[in-house]
Amino acid sequence: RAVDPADWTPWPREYADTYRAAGLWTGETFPAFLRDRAARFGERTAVVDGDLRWTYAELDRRADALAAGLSRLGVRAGERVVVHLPNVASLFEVVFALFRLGALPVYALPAHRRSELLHLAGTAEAVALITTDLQGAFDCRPMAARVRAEIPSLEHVVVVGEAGDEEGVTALEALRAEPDTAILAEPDPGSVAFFQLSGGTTGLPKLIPRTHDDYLYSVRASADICGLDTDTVYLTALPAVHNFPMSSPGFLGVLHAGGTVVTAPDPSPATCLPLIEREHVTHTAVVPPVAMLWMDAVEHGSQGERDLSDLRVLQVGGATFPPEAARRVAPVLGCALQQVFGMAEGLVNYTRDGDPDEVVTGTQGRPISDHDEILIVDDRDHPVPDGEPGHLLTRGPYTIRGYYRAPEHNAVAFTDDGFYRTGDIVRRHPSGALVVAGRAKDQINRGGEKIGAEEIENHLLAHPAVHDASLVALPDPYLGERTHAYVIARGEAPTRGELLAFLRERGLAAYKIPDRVSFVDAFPATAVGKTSKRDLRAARTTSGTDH
Ligand code: J2J
Repeated sequence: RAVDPADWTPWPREYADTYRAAGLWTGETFPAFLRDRAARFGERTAVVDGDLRWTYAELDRRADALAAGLSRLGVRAGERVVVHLPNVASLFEVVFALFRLGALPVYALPAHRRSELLHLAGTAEAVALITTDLQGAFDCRPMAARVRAEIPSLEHVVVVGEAGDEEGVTALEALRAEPDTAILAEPDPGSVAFFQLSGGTTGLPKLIPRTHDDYLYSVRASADICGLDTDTVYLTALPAVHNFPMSSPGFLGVLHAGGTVVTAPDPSPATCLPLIEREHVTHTAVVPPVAMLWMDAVEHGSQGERDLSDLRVLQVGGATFPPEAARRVAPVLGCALQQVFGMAEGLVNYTRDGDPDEVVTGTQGRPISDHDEILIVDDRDHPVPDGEPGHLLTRGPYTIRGYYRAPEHNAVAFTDDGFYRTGDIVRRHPSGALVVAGRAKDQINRGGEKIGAEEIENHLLAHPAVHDASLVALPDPYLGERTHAYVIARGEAPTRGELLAFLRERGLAAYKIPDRVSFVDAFPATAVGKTSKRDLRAARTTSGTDH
């Protein structure tokens, strides 16, 4: 049941040796991480969730008690557990409890639904799914029970909140048990610690295996770059399980430095601006549309007069932040902007404190590490002239060498010498920083939420009245991009409403439901006979029946 070494790609020996010798990979592991920080920062506040406040010592105790409970339930070292939790304090105890046991979290986004959970649990052969009772009006329990019924390996569903009366669902609260040192794992720091989910391009999103060594290096280095310390108060405005708020420097960077993590249930200005004021938040991370909403709210005073004077840094990343918007951050919010260009596969770039304004507002920063190798190449993998746009390839101490159980995809997503093909088109700014100039992957970036076109096209193709489907990006002033589905009907076309209801019924995350649907007779074709998405985008407004 443990992670099979054949299912993932470790770094070649000589690279691992180099990263260790350079002091980047220190051998620190996740279970030891929390133990150590609890010893150093014991009575400091680690987590704030509404009125609830946990010290580092308390988080540590809770992780032990929950690890004991999960062990009693039957979860073992090496097994995978899908974590489907919103920003609640329990997320942190759950994650560290799993680490204590040596079990591997598989992070689902809170917005994910049956379709994504089935894929994650199935690919990881997870033994448990940990979710919440309700997400607003949506009851996660029947969905979780259904996933459990469909995935043979999935034995347990654990719920933060009320268990309800679905069979096989256990309340997290009922699990806590007497801590038991016999169950504590001491994982190999070079082994896989957890899985993140890729944005997806072809097929279904891939699982990203991250090790203790590589991830904790990126966390420590990020916390350093961002100047975190025990006075840092960090607001998790985005879903905390996303790589950005988890590690860039994210809640892990804050726990590394002895600061305080404040959870926000959602990123709206109505939720976050009062929290920033009340909890004296110093740092937070958002995607571009959220930054724009916050700036608009402050300019229009829609959340009243909020004292945001403790806020020192607003990190913006996940999607292109237009320079005009970037220039408004400091004057409107009274804090510094930091642009962050990262990916769950590894490489993270930051603009730095002290960078000239034009670098902070006009670039996406430079890599964390001197050991991050960056290539900017043409379609034949030859380096482009300096300053010209090209494909970004990268290799380094915290960038994966392969996705989990995806040999065919790995053959195209990585070069023979282990560079990851990010699918991003970048150019180098004279300062040395990278500027994201476009994208060469079949993915839509909807305000930071990534949508693999093929995944949605396949769902559309499952409809009996759909002959063919193609999903392309539709420019949007607020989200950057929205999704536009072009559909060729088989026989009588379904209505747009029917088609979208069909997708919802298939259990897709709401952000993946196409924003716009057009029925067309044919797709423009490229010379090789494949659908030309470029032409589809150009034809956007000139043909077809829009709905
Ligand atoms: C343009 N595109 C960006 C940016 C990511 C920190 C920050 C973000 C992510 C993330 C992350 C961008 N400008 N500033 O994991 O640790 C697009 C690129 C990239 C893809 C990765 C982190 N920042 N992007 O967004 O895995 O296309 O990670 O390849 O979700 O988002 O998406 P994801």
